[in-house]
Parts: sequence; structure tokens; C-alpha cells
Amino acid sequence: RASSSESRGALIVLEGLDRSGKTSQSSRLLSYLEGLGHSTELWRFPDRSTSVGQMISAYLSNKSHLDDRTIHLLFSANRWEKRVTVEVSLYKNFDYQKFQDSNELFSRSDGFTQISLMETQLKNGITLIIDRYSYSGVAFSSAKGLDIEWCKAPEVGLLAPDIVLYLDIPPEKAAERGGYGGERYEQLEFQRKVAKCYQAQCDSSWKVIDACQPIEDIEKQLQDAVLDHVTDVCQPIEDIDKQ
Ligand code: 2DT
Repeated sequence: RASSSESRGALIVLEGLDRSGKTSQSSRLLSYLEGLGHSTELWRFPDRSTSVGQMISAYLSNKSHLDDRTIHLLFSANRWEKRVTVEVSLYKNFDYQKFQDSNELFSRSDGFTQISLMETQLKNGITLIIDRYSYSGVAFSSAKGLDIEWCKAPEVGLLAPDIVLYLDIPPEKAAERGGYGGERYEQLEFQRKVAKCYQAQCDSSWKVIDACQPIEDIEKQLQDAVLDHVTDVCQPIEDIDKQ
């Protein structure tokens, strides 16, 4: 992929156990960045709006039952369909004209046009905040006992985040917070395993934030953590690679 020295949007990922506060903190971060004048969008995975997302949603609410590897690959496919999409016109802020000549658009033999959506959004200067990403995929599936390298394989080639913000909460504390919603994975014993599998992926590039602090303190720390990453982002967009 041609690298560009032009400033682009940042890819910011929030991760953490269920009830760690990711979703409300993602919204606060969105307001903060918009307030600073950055074009920003909030995405989440699973994206339950697509047909793959609906299969995932049925699985999570125990309406369907799938083999561990099958659901793992569906979660990954759900990220891939936002990485490369053929539904160009559905996305807000998407300037089709501007990208018509760019190498991010591909004409396919079936006559449809395909686009590297995430990449184009970033190059269009839009910062993406993503509530859960590949690390959830690997943590939740390897917590079931699947080999971690097998779990990582379908993530290779998705875009690598500029920063991973991990909201760190002991599983017991998370369970005390207003109860789980009753979806498939919302059980203390399983969340304990997931926490270990997150730890196995955490490296020095992650920003770990204590999610037991008051909401406003967490909010401030997230703001400080992203500030460097959203101004004049010039490093090339990288893919997740084999590690
Ligand atoms: P939400 O409650 O945040 O909608 O998450 N999950 C998520 C996986 O097992 N694999 C994945 O790749 C992703 C993104 C985490 C729904 C549940 O789905 C799990 C919780």
C-alpha cells in the first residue's frame, strides 16, 4: 500500500471485560474529540447491523448455537466486512467522488465497486474510535480453549490500531456493577478466563487504565492518552501482522 506523509485520522481501540465501562467511555471520548474539532466516528464490534452481525447477535442471545471456531470466524468476518466493503454509499461522511481515482477503490469482475472502507475513512481525516476489536475476538475465543495462534490468524491483515486503551477491572468488580445483561458470555467464571486471555495479548503498546476509578478520572486519562495520537498522525497505516 502506498504510504502517505499526509495527516490522517487515528484508529483508537477500547478493550476490556463486559461492564468495564467501554461503551460509555467511548461516547465521552467521541464528544471530547468532536469538541476539539476532529472529525470522529464511533464504531463497535460486533456490528450487529450486518447479516453476519445478526448471526452473531442470535448466537450471543442464545437463539442459535454454533461451534466455537465457526463463531470465531464470524466475529472476524464482521471486522473484515467493515475493512473492505462493497456498500460504499451507506456510510456517512463518505466522499465517494474524492476517492474515485484513489487506489483504495477496486472495480470487481461482477461490476460492483469495492472499497477499503476503514483505510479510506482514516485517510479522509476521520478518527475512528472502536468499541472492541480483534483483541476481544482473540480473548473470548481463546478463553474457550481454542489455540491463541489459531485465533489470531484471521485477524492478520486487518488494520492495526494506533492505540489500544484497555479498561482494566477485576472480573468480580465488573460482575457487581448493575448485573450482566444475560448474554452468553456474561458469567463471572468465563470473564475470569477472558481477563487472563486479554493479559496474554497486552504489551507495552497498550495503555492500561484502572477502570475502578471514578468515571470522570477515567475519562480524563483516556483524553490524555489519545491527545498525542490524534494530532498530525503521519505514520503509515499498518496491518495487524503475525506475532
Ligand atoms: P458487546 O456486549 O460489546 O456487544 O459484545 N466478542 C466480541 C467476541 O467474542 N469476539 C469478538 O470478536 C468481539 C468483537 C464480547 C458482545 C460480546 O461478544 C464478544 C462480548
